[in-house]
Amino acid sequence: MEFQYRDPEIEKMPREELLALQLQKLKTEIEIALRTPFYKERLSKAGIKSRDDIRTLDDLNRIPFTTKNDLRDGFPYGFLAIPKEEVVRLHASSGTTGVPTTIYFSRSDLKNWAGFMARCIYGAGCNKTDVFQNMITYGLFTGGLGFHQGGEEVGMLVIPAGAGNTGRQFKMMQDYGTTVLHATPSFLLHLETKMKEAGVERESLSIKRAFAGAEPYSEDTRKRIEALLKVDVYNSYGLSEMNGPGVAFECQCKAGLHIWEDGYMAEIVNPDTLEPVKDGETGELILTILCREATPILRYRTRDLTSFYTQPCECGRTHRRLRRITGRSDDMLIINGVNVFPSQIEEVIMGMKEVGNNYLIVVEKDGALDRLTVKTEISAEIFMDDSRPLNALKDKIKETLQASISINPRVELHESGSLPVTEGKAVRVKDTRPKDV
Ligand code: DLL
Repeated sequence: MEFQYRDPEIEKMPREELLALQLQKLKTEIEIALRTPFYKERLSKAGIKSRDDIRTLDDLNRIPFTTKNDLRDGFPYGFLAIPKEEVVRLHASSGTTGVPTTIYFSRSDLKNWAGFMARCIYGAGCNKTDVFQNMITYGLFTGGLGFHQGGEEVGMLVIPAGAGNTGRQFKMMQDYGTTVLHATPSFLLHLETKMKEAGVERESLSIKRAFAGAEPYSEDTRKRIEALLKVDVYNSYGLSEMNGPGVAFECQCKAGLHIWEDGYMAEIVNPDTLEPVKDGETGELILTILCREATPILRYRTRDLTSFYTQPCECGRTHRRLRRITGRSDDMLIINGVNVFPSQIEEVIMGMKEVGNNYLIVVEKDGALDRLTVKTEISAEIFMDDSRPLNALKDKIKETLQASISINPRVELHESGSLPVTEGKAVRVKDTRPKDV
């Protein structure tokens, strides 16, 4: 395979040089962080008063972790390191508590972010001849503008389509000859479900590639999208606190996500003890941004669960690869005492070809016990009025799930396209159990 690199000297930099570059950038980021009220106090308590207090990369361990709550407590300007008049944009994510996590960008921060995004997009095989339909939410969410700027930086023709409205999306694909898509994996599946309904022939479209991210999905889901839409799907990972998309991305080998280590320092720790896990083991990803002057964030607890590949990638990039994120340390469900991650359920059902493109996990109280119901759509090829294959499918899902998660779930089958679809990230779990106070 011919690989293409946007910044070959950095992407293939020998590891020793890359680590030396990280150390220089970390020192600078510490200097920046010391200008914020929050880190001035935090870092001084840890004995770090200037960039010179960081001598080796191991000194990272002396820096306390930063959590989402810290960012909320610092709202609105506690993490700002430059004068407000130097800030040119903000992005924010609203959480359940209502206090948004707000990230500010200087002009050079935006340029750096676009550079990382362009590196991802170009590395997945795109170039200036592509027409890129960006079918994700614009606005405060980073997915829209992040990919938009990256696409422009590569020189693609970018269509700021935004999320939703499948009919209009198909029309744009046909009118402008779209070759590359970006959406959440759940929206890509929804698009396929709606394609037949809209009477759109795949042959009338020129799409070749799709970027899918912003929410967890399994390898089976990737394969399903690739088979149904006949596109190459690339996984893309990021979070608002670290700019947004562009943190880690799959190259053409599609075997793990390269994390751009000249922009981000990555550690993986045990989420309970916060001690580093052994190389290759799963744990919580901790990120430190090395490329931002407006909002420095050090050792951020992402809550995302992943592990490093220990072998180098065939593409020749030296930046380490993360495994597909399987979920978050805080999305684990405890059902009658048994721990279950939604991703385990997705893995089982999306591997079955009789299952359709959408599903919902419902957890409720049934007397003193918890009850798990898995609602899945059936594939458009199966008829709802023929009960024999339906009952057989139900039993098959039940048995396979039970073998995988040790819980006997109720299974409900629904017609293709009938379960609710959200415009942003998919809501896969509805847990109606009363919360312990
Ligand atoms: O979702 C940024 C983004 C936009 C990434 C577009 C990729 C594409 P937040 O809204 O702050 O930012 O949500 C970040 O989403 O901590 C993960 O839990 C989850 N997430 C993002 N990408 C993936 C992925 C954007 N590829 C949170 N696989 C993260 C699994 C993902 N989870």
